[in-house]
This record gives sequence, structure tokens and C-alpha cells, in this order.
Amino acid sequence: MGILNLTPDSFSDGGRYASPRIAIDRAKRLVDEGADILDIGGESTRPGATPVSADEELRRIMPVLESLSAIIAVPVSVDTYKPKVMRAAIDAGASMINDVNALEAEGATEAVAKSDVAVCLMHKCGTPQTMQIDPQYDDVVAEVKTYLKHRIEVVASAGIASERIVIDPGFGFAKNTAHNLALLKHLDELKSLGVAVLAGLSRKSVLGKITQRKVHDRLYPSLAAALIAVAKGANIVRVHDVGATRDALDVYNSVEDA
Ligand code: HH2
Repeated sequence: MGILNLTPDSFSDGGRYASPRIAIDRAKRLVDEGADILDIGGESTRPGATPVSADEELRRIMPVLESLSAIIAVPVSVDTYKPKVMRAAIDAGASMINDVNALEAEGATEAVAKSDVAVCLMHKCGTPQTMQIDPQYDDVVAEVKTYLKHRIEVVASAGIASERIVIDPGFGFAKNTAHNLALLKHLDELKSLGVAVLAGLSRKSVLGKITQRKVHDRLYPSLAAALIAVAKGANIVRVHDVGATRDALDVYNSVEDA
């Protein structure tokens, strides 16, 4: 899954793809480099980010989404937690809703259930403003798993079949370094929930903490994290550096298939 942030303030690529033309060129490049899914987002969810209105989010994503649906062969996912944005995105041809709020907003489950699109349910606690203030868990792996199991049950009972559901432990969302590492080490424990697993570690601060690298110098740690995630059962890795990740996964998959 290649990331395309249409935001002025995302932590690693904020402001780079602000014009629709530049964003569409970037999307084509991500597909050429081997992305199987594009994930476009109009609001940063990094720690400390300021929320934007649904209308502002729509203003950022809709011109790009409408163009991409016509010219891009791969499915387009929209990273949003707002039902109004979900409905418009689905009408404009999105194939997946990627919700860092796991469809908890009022009306979000219904917006997705009425359609046939896929959904990613991610774990986090609190809001981007508060989530990194001393996050606490007794057993982070068990607690994240219990939360995701519950969310799967809730959305399944609203009519969203398990083949449409993807889960994500939410690396960097209300987690310290030890929490992130435990979740990656035990990512395979989420497989028993019976749905696809997504991991998003690309350029995240946990990799900076381990390597002391700044955000734009985290390609190698991001590749290592993507490979570990796939080895632990991730079906989708959400990444900024698609070409390099594709190469790394080609080697991994060739060994698996040998
Ligand atoms: N991480 C970010 C945003 N959306 N969605 C899922 N499912 N999983 C993630 O780990 C995830 C996500 C944060 O990364 P990014 O989009 O690069 O930054 P920002 O939120 O600043 O736009």
C-alpha cells in the first residue's frame, strides 16, 4: 500500500503533494514502482496534529480521488475517520476506507456497511493531541487484540463480511517504543482473528528511536520493519517508499516460494 498524503502537515511528506496535478503524478509513480493499493489521506493523524473539517478534507482529496479512479488500475483506499468523507469517497470510486478510529464515529459503520468496499480497522487510544502522553497497557498485545476482536464483531454484525475487513495494531498511535516493538514481535497473534492484517511502520518514530535517524533517513529501518511485518503475517504493508519495499518483498517472496 503506497501512501499519498494530500496534507500540508503530515510527519514525513506534508505539503509535498498539495496540488492535484503533483499528487496524481506521484500516484502514477507509486503504481509504476509496484504499489498494489494507494492510500490517500486529507488529514494528518501524527501526534499533535490539528483536526480539519470534513469539508476541508473533501476539498483536499476529491479532485485527486476522482481523477485516480478513472486512470489508476489499482484500488484506492481513503484514510479517514469521518462518515461524510467516507460516503463521498465511496461514491467517487474508493475501494477501501482506512479508518484510524476503527469505524467508531457515529454513522461510520453504516456508511461502509451500505457499500461493498473494504475497511481497515486500526487500534489507537485517544486523539492525535493526547495519544502519546504516557500510553499505558498491562499487556499491549492482548489489549490491542481484544479491541480489534471486538471491533470485528461490531462491524460484522452490521453486515460487513470478514473478507472486507482488515485490522491494524496502529503502530505509533498511543504506543511507546516498547509497545510498538512488542506488537511487531507478536503481530502473528492477530492472525487468529481470521481477517487480513495491515502494518504501518514506514518512517515512524519508533524506527528513529532505534536507529537515531531523522524522518527522511529511515528508508533502511522501514524496509527492515516491512520485512519483519510480512514475516509475521502482515498481508498489507503501508509504506512511503514503494519501489524499495517492492524490491525487498520480491526477495522475501522468492525465498518463500523456492
Ligand atoms: N499511520 C498513519 C496514518 N494512517 N493508517 C493505518 N491503517 N495504519 C497506520 O499505521 C497509519 C494510518 C500515519 O502516517 P502518515 O500517513 O505517513 O502520516 P500523517 O498521519 O502525519 O499524515
